[in-house]
Amino acid sequence: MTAKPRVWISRPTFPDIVARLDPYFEVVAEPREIVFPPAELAAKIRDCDAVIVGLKERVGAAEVAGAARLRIVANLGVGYDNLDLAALTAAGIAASNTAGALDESVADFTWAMLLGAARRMGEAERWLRAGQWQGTRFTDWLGMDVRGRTLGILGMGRIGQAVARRAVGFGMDVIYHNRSRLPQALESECRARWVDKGELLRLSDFLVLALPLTPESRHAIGATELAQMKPTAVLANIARGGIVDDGALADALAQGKLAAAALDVFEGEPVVNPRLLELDNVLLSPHIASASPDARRGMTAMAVDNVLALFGHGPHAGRPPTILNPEVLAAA
Ligand code: 8YV
Repeated sequence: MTAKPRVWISRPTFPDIVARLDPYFEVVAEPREIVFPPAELAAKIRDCDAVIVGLKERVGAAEVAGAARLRIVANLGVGYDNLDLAALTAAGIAASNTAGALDESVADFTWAMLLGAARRMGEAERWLRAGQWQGTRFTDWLGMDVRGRTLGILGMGRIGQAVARRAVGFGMDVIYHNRSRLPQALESECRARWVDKGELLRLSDFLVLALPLTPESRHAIGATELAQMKPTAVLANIARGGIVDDGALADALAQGKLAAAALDVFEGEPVVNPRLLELDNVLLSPHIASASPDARRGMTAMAVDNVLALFGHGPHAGRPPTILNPEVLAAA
């Protein structure tokens, strides 16, 4: 009897979902969250036919060089800046992400952050917990209303669109900037208008970043862009650290050039720029926008489905649903 192909899963996920691999694969799942140094990661991957990895695993040419049997790297995330897609493609290895599994959860969380920052919820809670509430004046704790304001979205993929759809209920005007315009039907559905990046920066009262991190989008929001924004504006980053220059953002917030920020992601996370930690007008969360059972279970199922499908099993047998480099499958 030939040995089953081996799948390595780099972190604890949901055993009941992963169990779907068991009939076909030998599954090795890490029982703890570990940040593997590159050489250790390469050693983990070496004898695998498939791997399911997350953001903290940076997988490129060096990591897969010794992995002669590896056919797929399934990423537990929609963003895949941790993968060197060109290197994987050159090595004939498929890569997949979890597009579609987390959009609604992330959009909900984005609104929680936007409203939380606008209404100063973090600051108010800290003040209350510190026992400072002896009464408030009628005119204290004024935040910002969203109704009638302009929501800008930079990056209008699935998550940006899900954020835009919710804005209708909040009575906002929605503008967006994306490399390519949405088809008109989708623009109407999202009630969103395409503008150039300069206009987006100048007109937005609330600006949501929902674009992937690429070499081109690194520091897409830096000192120059922040200077173009309204001093009353709120910036929310639920996309990736590195899209915002966190140092420049701390300057703008400290100098009153921007009213507030809501940040779920950071350059160099889990380390957060200490200057951001000191500012009251920043609402912070530890990269948890997709942390709901629906999203995280859905992401796990999608990674599992991609692996199953590539090996001819499961509901998508032969047609892995979210392959990032389909040319590899075409060549196989
Ligand atoms: C992470 C994310 O994958 O999907 C993405 O791109 O950033 C998140 O969903 C998640 O936090 C697990 O690390």
